[in-house]
Amino acid sequence: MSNVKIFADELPNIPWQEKPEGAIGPVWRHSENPIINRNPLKGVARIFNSAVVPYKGEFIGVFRAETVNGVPHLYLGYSKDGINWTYEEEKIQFVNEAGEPFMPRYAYDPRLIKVEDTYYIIWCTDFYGAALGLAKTTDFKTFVRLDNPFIPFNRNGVLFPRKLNGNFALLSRPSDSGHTPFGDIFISESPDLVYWGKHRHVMTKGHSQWWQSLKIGGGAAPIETSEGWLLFYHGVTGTCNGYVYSMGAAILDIENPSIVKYRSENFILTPEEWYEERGFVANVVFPCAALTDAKTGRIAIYYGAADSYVGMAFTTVDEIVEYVKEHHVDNADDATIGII
Ligand code: BMA
Repeated sequence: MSNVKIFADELPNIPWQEKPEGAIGPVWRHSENPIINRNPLKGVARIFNSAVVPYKGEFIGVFRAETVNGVPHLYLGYSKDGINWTYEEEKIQFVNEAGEPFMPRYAYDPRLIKVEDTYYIIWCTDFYGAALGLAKTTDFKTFVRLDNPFIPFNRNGVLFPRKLNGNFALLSRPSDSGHTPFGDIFISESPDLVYWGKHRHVMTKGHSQWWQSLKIGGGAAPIETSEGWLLFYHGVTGTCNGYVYSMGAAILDIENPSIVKYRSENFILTPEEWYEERGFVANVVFPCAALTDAKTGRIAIYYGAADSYVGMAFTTVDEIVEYVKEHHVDNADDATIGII
């Protein structure tokens, strides 16, 4: 039983390993990482930055798959244990709302989030430049592509797992169409997933915390807890050898998530293992999904590693919340409603 409550379903079969003796920090890696290796299926060279949800007692995922011609697309995968995966051989074929086929020119960094009885996929799509794509499914057989929520340029769209004051709520990170050397997290609301507004600033990049001083972006869907919305996100620093992506954690106000209650001044995971330091893009840990078990407070995080692999990391809600509160740092505007 955890002290901090997670307001979500129990998940007795959550992938899990206990914290190893001598582990540093509040998050520890799966001992068999990477859980998804290179060339995972025919025509796909690498799977990374991907999203998983529990489904019918097992697990289902939407995977960022770099096809062998170098273009990323989304593939569906199935797993009994959340660790070992089988994949559909073909990319996810969407239809538009009129039922006509739709295939994004490219699709990457999916998030997969259940709101009420529907699963939503949000990804980075081509809309005259990098923008957010949105689709829904109830059965993982028909995927209906919806209108793109925002004009370009934007990435890292993360839906909240329930409506707030009757509206869908979406975190995003306005960007450019390239490798974006800037960026903060914003929140927007919509009554119908068509019309979006009430835009608010949530979190600034961490000016004095160098690991997140260049840009930040939402990661896994926020987890509802008795202390606030627990958000795992990525923070980026620039070096003379390029960007380094680490994982951070923050707690947002339940009623008004544009207010940051606490955020950790320290990263909670940073590239240290070979599969994080070496790959198509070195030095990247990029969380896109987390599983939770409300009964035990266990959390299993899926993260992309070096744009080449999928890693899994663990924590508990008690451990991470305590860590974030203990290492809280104020950043400009974080504690405000985020409108000027
Ligand atoms: C970002 C996205 C991610 C990628 C990261 C590091 O801009 O494109 O998909 O993991 O760069 O290359």
